[in-house]
Amino acid sequence: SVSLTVRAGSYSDELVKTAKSIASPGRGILAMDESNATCGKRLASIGLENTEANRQAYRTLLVSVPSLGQYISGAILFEETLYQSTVDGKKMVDVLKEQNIMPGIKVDKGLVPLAGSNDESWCQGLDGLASRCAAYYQQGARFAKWRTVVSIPNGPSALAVKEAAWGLARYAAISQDNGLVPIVEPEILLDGEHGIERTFEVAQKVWAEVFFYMAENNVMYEGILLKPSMVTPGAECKDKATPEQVAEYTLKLLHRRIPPAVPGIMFLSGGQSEVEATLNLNAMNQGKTPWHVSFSYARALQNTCLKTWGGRPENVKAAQEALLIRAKANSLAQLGKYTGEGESDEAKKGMFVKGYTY
Ligand code: 5MM
Repeated sequence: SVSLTVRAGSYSDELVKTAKSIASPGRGILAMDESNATCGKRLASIGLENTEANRQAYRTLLVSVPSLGQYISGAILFEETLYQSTVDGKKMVDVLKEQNIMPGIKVDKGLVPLAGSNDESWCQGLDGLASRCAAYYQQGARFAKWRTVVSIPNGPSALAVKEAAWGLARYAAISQDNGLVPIVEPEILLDGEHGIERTFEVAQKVWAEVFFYMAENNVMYEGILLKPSMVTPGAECKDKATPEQVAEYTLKLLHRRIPPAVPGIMFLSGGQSEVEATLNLNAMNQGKTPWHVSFSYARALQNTCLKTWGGRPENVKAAQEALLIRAKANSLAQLGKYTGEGESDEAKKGMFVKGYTY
């Protein structure tokens, strides 16, 4: 029989199983891996200080939403949360596992200026990555996430695209060697006045290189997940795109660039409003695709929830209900059955911030 895998790592079968279970019908990923600096910005927006106790209170609220596992198959954590307990002393990881939600871990070390480029960035984190991945596996993580960015107004330069692709490929190979399914996330930022065609062109270039280097690094495609940006016009473009147009361009990109061996495409929201991100996902799921097409949203799942909580214990239940509403809406969108009816004004607010850095 033909071997499923292109590399004989001891984790091969497990990686395939993990990726499949995350990419299961009607479910997607809750990205809650804000680094301390980003989490601080979120907490500041509701008037809270960026303390470990406040981060713990917020993450406790998120992981303990009743029935969350019905719609969420994986939760990406920041390192602090992977080792943290809830406010009532249970390991966050165990609370997730009880709901059949797989714990994941952000392993990149963030963005820094890329010397020699047009004011672009590169993503750090390869040094010591193998031993960190091994420790995270021991701690219960089963998948990893590495987010790098590509800017259209700043180029993107050939150097920046190559660096982003190479970094993602090395990270993916190292994660697989250590039993973690890598989520491959080259975010193409929304900034710019360009139209949807330009985003499409850049995305084709980026994904071609990502897969070229992943092949060179013997990454096993059956054991990865992708986290792309949807193909949309730049945030400052005067022409807006409908969900049907976003779906048409994005699916065209995926069909051209993503092998069917990849089990799941888990989109990021990138500053879209909660409703917009759900409508776009729904439009992409109106027909059959070779991959599971789903979500891995942070802002587009958490925004109303965070605002509803406002740091007040008496609002925890309502905030949890708000998260469940978004998770359910996106679950329906994964199945192509979301109607967009009855959404709140808060959920329709865009979250794009020009020149946004986490
Ligand atoms: C949750 O934010 C993630 C990590 O950000 P920082 O380390 O930079 O603080 C981020 O990678 C996120 O998972 C993705 O961008 C998707 O989030 P959105 O809000 O775009 O759906």
